[in-house]
Amino acid sequence: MYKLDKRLQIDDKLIFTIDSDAFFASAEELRRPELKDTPFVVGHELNGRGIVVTASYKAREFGIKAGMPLFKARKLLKDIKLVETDHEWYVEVANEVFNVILNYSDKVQVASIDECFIDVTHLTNKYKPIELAKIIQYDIKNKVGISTSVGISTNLILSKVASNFDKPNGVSTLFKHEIPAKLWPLDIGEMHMIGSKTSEALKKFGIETIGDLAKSKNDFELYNRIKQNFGINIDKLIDSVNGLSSDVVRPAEEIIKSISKDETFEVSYTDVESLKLTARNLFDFAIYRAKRRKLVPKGISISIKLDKSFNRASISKTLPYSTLSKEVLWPIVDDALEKLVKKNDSIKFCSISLDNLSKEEKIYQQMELEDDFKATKPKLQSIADSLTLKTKADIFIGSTMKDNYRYEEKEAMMNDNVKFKVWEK
Ligand code: DCP
Ligand code: CA
Repeated sequence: MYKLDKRLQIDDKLIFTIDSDAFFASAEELRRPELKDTPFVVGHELNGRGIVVTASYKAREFGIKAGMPLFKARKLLKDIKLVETDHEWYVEVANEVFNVILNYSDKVQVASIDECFIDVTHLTNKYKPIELAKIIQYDIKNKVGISTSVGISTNLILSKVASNFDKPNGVSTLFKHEIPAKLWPLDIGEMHMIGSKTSEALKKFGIETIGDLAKSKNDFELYNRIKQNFGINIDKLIDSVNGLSSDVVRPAEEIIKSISKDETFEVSYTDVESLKLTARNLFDFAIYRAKRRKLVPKGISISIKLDKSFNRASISKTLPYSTLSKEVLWPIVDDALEKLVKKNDSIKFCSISLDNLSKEEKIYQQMELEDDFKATKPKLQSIADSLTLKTKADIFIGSTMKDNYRYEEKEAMMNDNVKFKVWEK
């Protein structure tokens, strides 16, 4: 449907910016319905001084705006109601909004507490862009109670600009073919990323509208003068007002702090040696999950539960470096189980948790900074672990090549002190 629109290119994406209307004020109205239809501001006041953080749309009708001192707001509306800010509540409401949005796409890039970019290209064969935006907008209103404005385009910046066209509760498009009519006539200060100082400075060069900036590229002399003044960033701006900018929505990386695997046994364990073997299986499973996500732990916890008491006993260890090495971690698990399991205990549950996880790339980059691998064994082990993840090969560290004679050599990196080998599995 979307692709049938002749004015779009075949590889054009469909990007929405979704921005909540008067967000802090709307969030307050959710839990204090009596505020609805009243002009009020959210802000702080201390010792007679105060500032408006946001104004409800009813208060905006009186000219009251974010950033305004309270005394000024009171001049515009004598009895304006002030609600103190409560960030925890706003984060809670924001998360609810983002959770609704995540039902439509995995590609959601959170830009601020009340604003995100969403790539919905995969839904273009089912819905028309405006229809889809209204469905999402209604869904948020229905499930969370917050009204939003949606900007529609093929890239992030244009969709962001469009989201401001018809606030509150608006849905607006700014496709490339609409740029000359909808974007170029606007004052240069209205452009996303152009603050009041830059817009004033640009006006000194005769650039009054966004269109003037877009066309400046064709005026060689003017272009050179503004480039000298504003540097290379001006190229990005000129490109974006001509419709050229990134269409890649980058979701924030999920932050996983720990990965665990546990098991409740059908038959309880009474001897620690058999429990150690089972714990290794749990450990392997957890390691497999960590590897899949390219995460490396810097801590490990081992927990057990006894048949009788159901009490959980656990031991947590922080490691001196991040590692996936069984050589390093197994002895810790064994040792912990020996300490946890007392004589005559019968164990009905065991859990292994890999804690304090970090991304393998980060560790690898850090290791690359070490001079010529002249590192200590733990650090080398950590390098070996990250190479294991990168090359999918088993890596052993030995002081001589003979140490690992059973394996076929694939690649070797050496320096004066150590021989560092990558072996094929
Ligand atoms: N905010 C803030 N400090 C700022 C700007 C904003 O604390 N300098 C807070 C208050 C806003 C929220 O962030 O409610 C979202 O900012 P917006 O700029 O999106 O403003 P609003 O959502 O209030 O209004 P609009 O309907 O114009 O988006
Ligand atoms: Ca907003």
